[in-house]
Amino acid sequence: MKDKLEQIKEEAIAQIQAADVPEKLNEVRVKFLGKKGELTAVLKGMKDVAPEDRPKVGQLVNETRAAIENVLEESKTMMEKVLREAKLKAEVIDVTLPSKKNTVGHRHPNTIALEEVERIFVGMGYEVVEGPEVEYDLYNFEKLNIPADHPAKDEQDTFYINKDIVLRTQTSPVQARVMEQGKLPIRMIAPGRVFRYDEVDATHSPSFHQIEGLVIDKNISFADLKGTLEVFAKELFGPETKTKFRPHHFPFTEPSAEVDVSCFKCGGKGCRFCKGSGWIEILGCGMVHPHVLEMCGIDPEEYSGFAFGVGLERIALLKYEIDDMRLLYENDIRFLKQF
Ligand code: 2U9
Repeated sequence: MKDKLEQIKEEAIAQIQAADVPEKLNEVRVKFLGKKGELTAVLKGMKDVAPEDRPKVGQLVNETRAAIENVLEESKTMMEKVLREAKLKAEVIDVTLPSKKNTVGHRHPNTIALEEVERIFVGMGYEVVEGPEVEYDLYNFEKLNIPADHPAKDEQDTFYINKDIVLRTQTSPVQARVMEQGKLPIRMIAPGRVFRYDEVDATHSPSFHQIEGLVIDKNISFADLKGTLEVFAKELFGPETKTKFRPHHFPFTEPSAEVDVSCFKCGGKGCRFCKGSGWIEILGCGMVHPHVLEMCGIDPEEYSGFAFGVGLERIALLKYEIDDMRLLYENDIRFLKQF
């Protein structure tokens, strides 16, 4: 038995020394020490050994296993060292090569303007809500009190998917959907992309962005609307900014107004920027029409509210003094990296 074990050990060590890659070492381990290995076979044959010899034979088997494991471990360590050194030699890093330039991107002027507007309204307790760009006619027009014969509904002005579905022309349907959910009060802004059948020029694009706002609660008045938009204008264009509310008409609000801010370039004296008037138009607003409240499931006897809408591109163009809207869509890095 002793000779047999000695023979196994010598054979294992010979095969370990002949191995040139770690996989071969593993094969040797399985062949000699594995479940079906030669050493395990010896252990299984213990039943044929006289009981009084078994402890001695067991000890011999263990010593043989330990010896083989030792040599295996040493060879493995040595082999890994050699492989590591070869790899290090092969992967020499040339520290004199110029490094890859890591260019950091820029936020788009639209994004900067949007985040600024969101910051102001979130600071006043508003929620930011988004909705689908492909909308039902019902939400885009009907629930907003825009009748079938309104010019906005013309195929010349709106992109129709079919007779019931459009590319939204405003973000108001997001508010109509929130109103329908019936959780009151509401204090929200709805920013997003809108679509209109327009030719591209310096001030028009078939796809642009709006931010609309909506507040619905008990006892909301035009005074709340004025106060809110005054705060907004001062935050956005500076604390000296004055606001002017001019009567206007929108189907979804009554009364309605357009809002001008005093020119932040000349302070209202009149300059090239404000075309000599001292005022710049920035948004539209009004008290939500009682019929709109009703169609969206809110009782106009109990609740009232105000809404406003502002073009995001208009804000970006004004704030960064860009004179052509097309620059915002061309993705020219030389333009974008200025902001
Ligand atoms: C609901 C009820 C009323 C949203 C409003 C405006 C006035 C407005 C324009 C600004 C420039 C669109 O981007 S623009 O061309 N918007 O003047 N928008 S009030 O009124 C709403 C919205 C939702 C349920």
